[in-house]
Parts: sequence; structure tokens; C-alpha cells
Amino acid sequence: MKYALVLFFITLFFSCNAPHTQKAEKNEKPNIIIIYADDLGYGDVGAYGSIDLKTPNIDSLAAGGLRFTRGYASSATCTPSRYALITGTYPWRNKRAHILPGSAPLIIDTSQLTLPKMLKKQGYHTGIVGKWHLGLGNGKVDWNGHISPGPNEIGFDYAFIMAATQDRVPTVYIENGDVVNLDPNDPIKVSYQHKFPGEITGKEHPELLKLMYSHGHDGTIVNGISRIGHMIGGEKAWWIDEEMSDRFLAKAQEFILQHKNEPFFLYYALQQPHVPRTPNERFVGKTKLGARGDAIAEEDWNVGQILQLLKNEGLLEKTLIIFSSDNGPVLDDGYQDEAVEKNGNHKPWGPFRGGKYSLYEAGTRLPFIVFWKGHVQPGVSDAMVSQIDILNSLASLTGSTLRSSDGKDLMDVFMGKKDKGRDAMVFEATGRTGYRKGYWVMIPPYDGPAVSKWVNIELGNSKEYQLYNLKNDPGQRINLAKANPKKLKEMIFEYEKVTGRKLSKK
Ligand code: NG6
Ligand code: CA
Repeated sequence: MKYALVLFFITLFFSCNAPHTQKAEKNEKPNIIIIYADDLGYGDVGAYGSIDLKTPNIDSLAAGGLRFTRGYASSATCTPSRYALITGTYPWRNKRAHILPGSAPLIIDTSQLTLPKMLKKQGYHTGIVGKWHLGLGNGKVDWNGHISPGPNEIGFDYAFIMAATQDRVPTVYIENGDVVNLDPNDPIKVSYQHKFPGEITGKEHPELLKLMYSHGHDGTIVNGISRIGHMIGGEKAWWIDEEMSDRFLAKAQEFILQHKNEPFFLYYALQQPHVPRTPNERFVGKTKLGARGDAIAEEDWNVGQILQLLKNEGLLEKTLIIFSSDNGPVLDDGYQDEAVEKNGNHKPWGPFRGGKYSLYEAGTRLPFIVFWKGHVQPGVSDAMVSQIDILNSLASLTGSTLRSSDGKDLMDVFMGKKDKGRDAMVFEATGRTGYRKGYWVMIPPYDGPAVSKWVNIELGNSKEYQLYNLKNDPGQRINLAKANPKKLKEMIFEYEKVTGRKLSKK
């Protein structure tokens, strides 16, 4: 009887504690680093088939991690993709989520759920280093005062950023809301509407340029390169493009070292190979592809430096790394940097059609690698995954109950434990949307040029419905809309249901 009672209490003790033990095991808190390239294409990475351009460090992530062949950004341009990554919601639900000027207000509501906020609640120290491009302030930013709201107000404890893009003013670094090296006697003014008296522009003074523009980009000259937009003042704070990659790397390294003993989340948003492509002189001529190839070589080296640091600090087994890019590739995106002339046989878009700005596959299908030494099952996964799923997946990993509405919890897929990803997703390119379900892709009819005259990329516009099956036709050459009206109808029905956008029936 006495033994039975003891046994009863022992059983009670273990049954009460068992769920907690399981939970503790389930909710792991590795450090998390998202390395996010800018305009890097599927075919720009060795592990994804690039031959002429070598990326040994990104390849080592792929070799030791899980390489997704069907990994997607939400959109074919920067701001919307970054919005989706940070909020886990479709950017086309937010009218302001399109390519932003450097003076645009913050487009994420400070009360909105975000990836850094969720991780912060789970005990992470959160940081962003690199490209922001999600707007700053409330509409009229005073660049000479504290700039807010921005990354710090949507969940980042630390932020060292450029406001928009490398080709847009203001060409200054901003650290936790303050312009770095700001001289109060030389205040900064920024405008996307008008030129300032005394401002030196590329349009009027092309003779001063070290890198000539090909379209757009004829505003303020900074460091011998003219930009989109107008700026005067703050010259001591102006960045030197060739040093940018090293600046961001140093800040990322510093952040890792400072927070190595707590779980940290670092969003390392690299600026390469977006224009203007300005690799440091250490990388000039490292590839045969000119500035675009050299910028990618520099970017790959950055990835290697981060890996080396984690290794030296004994953090490799404690850090989950996700590597991807914000949108597909482009050669001439506005500067005469010989990206077109020196591209040779290289295929930045891989086996896919289109590129940046395009509704076709190369606009959003990107390198997507998940690496966590000793935890992620290395290999290749054909599961369909999107950057929009990262928030919910990491919430599940770290034990948060917060979830975004459009994301999926694909943590088991990211870990290589399951191979069934998303069933379907809406994709977006400069405001136009399409629908992908399994291997099927439906692009609604859109007016507009088939090929962009600026960047010479097929945009995916057609007056007819387009329906492709990527399984047999990854290059999207065979439009099955007429041959398979049943599938087309199903895709239109689901697209309308998810997006609330009505398509005209033909
Ligand atoms: C376009 C720019 C392009 C690039 C892009 C944004 C022109 C003619 N083109 O408007 O150079 O800056 O915006 O790229 O100005 S993204 O990767 O940030 O979306
Ligand atoms: Ca981009």
C-alpha cells in the first residue's frame, strides 16, 4: 500500500513535469542571422548552377545546410519583399509597399507584428545592419534630428542602416535614428521633388562622374556617382561607396561579438549587387564579369567572414542562418558599369524566365539556404517555401505563439524534417500579382510593355491569361491557358479568393 502510494506520487510528479521538459526541448533559441542579398539571382550562386561566377562561401552554406530549389521572395522588387520578410504579410495588402524614395515615411505600423518584435519577446537581442528601404519617420523627416519611427520602433534594438538604396539619397549611414558623422553646421536637406540651389547633379555635370548613368540616376553627385533624388549638406556624413561593404561587415561582426552570450537576431541586409556596383578595390577584377560579378565576389567574401567569426567564437552550432535575396537579377539597372557587356555566358536568372521587376519566375525565385550546423539536415529540398513564412516558422522554433496571417509555420521544412512546403502563394511585381499553386503558375492579363525598355527584362505582361506548369516547363515557354481551361479557372478562383482582386472574365 505504502509502495503503491509512493509510485502514485512518482508517476504524478513525472506526468506533471513531462510536458514542460518536452516544451523546453522543443523551444530552442539559437542565434538567428538572416543574410539578405540585394538583386542576387537564382543563377548567381555556384550551388545553384553558376559556373562563371564563383561563390565558395555561399556554396559552403548550401553544402552544410539545406538548399531550397523552390524558395521565393514575395515580390520582384525590394521594398515589398522586405516588408513581407519583416511582417510575414503580403505586401500588396499595403498600398505603400512599393519601391520607396529615400524620403518616404515608415510603411510598417509600429503596432504591427514583426519578426524582430516577436524574437525580442522571446528574449533575443535584435539588430539590423545594412539596407532598410522600408521608410523612415512620419512624412517629413528632419535628417538633422533624431529620425523616428524607424527600425528601432518596429523591434530592432540596434540599427545601422542606409535609408533606402545605394542609388538614392540620402547617402549617409544612420545608427539608431541618428545620421553618423553629422555636422550641425552643415545641415542635410533631401528632396525628391526639386533640386537645391548650389547642388551638383549628374544631369548638369556628367563630366564629374566616375560612373556614368544609363537611365535615371542623374540627381545629386556623391563620391563621383549621381543618384536618384536631391541632397545638399552633411558632406562629412556622405558615405564612400567602395567602403560600404566593409562598414556593414564590421558593424555586423561587432554586433555578433557584443551579443554572443545571449540569443541574438541579426538581419544582415547586404547592398550587393544592387546598383551602383562599387566593389572595394580588393575585389575589382576578381571576376571576368565586371563590377556586377566583382560585387558578388565581395558579397560572398562577406558571408565567409561571418561564418569564420561564428566558427572562431564557437557559435556555428548555436546559430541558424538563412541566406536569400530580395528579388531577381538585373544587368543594367541604371549605370554604365559594363554588367551587360561583360556578362558573357553567365545566367543570373538560372533556368528561369524574366528577372527583377518581372512576374515570371526569375523575379521571385531565388537562392534560399537554411544552415544550422548539427541541427538542419543538410541536403536539397524541392519544397515550396517563401520568405513570408520565416516569421511564423521562427516563432514556432522559439516557442512564440504569435503568428502573422499570411505566413505558414514551415520550421520542420526548414530543418529538413519534412519536405512538404506551401501549397500556394500570391506573388507580386511592381503592383501586379499572380498565383502559384504547386507547379502551376497563373499570370492574369496585364497591359503594359512585354519587355522593359529600361532594363531589357520580360515583365510578364500579356493581354492573355498565362498558365504554366513549372514541372515540365521551368522556363515558362508553353502557355497552357487555352489547353487547360479547367486548371485556369481553378487558379483564377483561388487567386480572387486570396487577393480579393477581381479578374475580368474573358
Ligand atoms: C528603380 C531604379 C533602379 C533601382 C530600383 C529599386 C530608375 C530608372 N531605376 O526605380 O535603379 O533603384 O528602383 O531597386 O530609377 S530595389 O532593388 O531597391 O527594388
Ligand atoms: Ca533589390
